[in-house]
Amino acid sequence: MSKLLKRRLLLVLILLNLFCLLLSAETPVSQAYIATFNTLRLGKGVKDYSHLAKSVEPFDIIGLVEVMNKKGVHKLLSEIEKISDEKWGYFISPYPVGTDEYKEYYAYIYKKNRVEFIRSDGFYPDFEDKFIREPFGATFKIENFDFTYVLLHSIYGKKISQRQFEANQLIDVYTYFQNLDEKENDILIGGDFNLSANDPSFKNFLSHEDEIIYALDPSIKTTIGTKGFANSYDNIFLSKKYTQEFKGRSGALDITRGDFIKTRKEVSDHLPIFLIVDTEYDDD
Ligand SMILES: [Ca+2]
Ligand SMILES: [Ca+2]
Ligand SMILES: [Ca+2]
Repeated sequence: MSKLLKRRLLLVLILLNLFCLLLSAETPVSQAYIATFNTLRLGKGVKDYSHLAKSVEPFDIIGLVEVMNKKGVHKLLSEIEKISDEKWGYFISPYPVGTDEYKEYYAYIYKKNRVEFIRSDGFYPDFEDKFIREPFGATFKIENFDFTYVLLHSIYGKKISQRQFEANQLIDVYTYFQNLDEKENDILIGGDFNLSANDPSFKNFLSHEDEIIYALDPSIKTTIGTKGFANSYDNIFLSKKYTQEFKGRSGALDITRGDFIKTRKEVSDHLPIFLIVDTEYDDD
């Protein structure tokens, strides 16, 4: 082969590669990033809202726990809109839950042109007072994928058995939200469980006939200690039977920039965690 021919062939190959790249950039697979984040007393104390905003901006929807007041959510949103190309929407639980001394709201923030707020599903009716902070649910739609997103910030308590007691009730929480709507079967339960998903107390929940799984591998640590990542407390549970839109992709976003102490103090002692779903079709 002559040198000239080789060069021409190479040029054709490069152009072909460029064309393929352009094609893949123009036809992305429809997918969404669904996250949850314990924001460490959002609205109270000193916070670096700019760092906080950058920590959640990459996701399409974020379920927030440990929200102390509505002002904190509004402050976070105005900071996000400074750095984001998108308009953001939000929904805050109608009232905070907890004890007489300490209460928290649940909140959702989301990219308005990606995520449609369908309805509030309210708090889990915790008649026997099994949860210190009753789980809360709301239904959203991203392209064709609609789902009920339940949030929970479990008790920390004095004893691990208190957390395990709440984890043991998750099966009833799932059943309650699953039975609310016979057409909607994508029930995601996310938040801070104060336990690793491989704790034995999740066993009955994980053996539900709807094939409940956790999205994030418990070997991934999601809390920030003073010297490094500490515990795997945050996760999102879902039904493998109904939510096949989830293909196993999930993660935790490292927001520490290597400075654990500063991040704990000014942002949160947790990482945002997320899963990715295909949004082109809904299988239920
Ligand atoms: Ca659905
Ligand atoms: Ca259902
Ligand atoms: Ca589904």
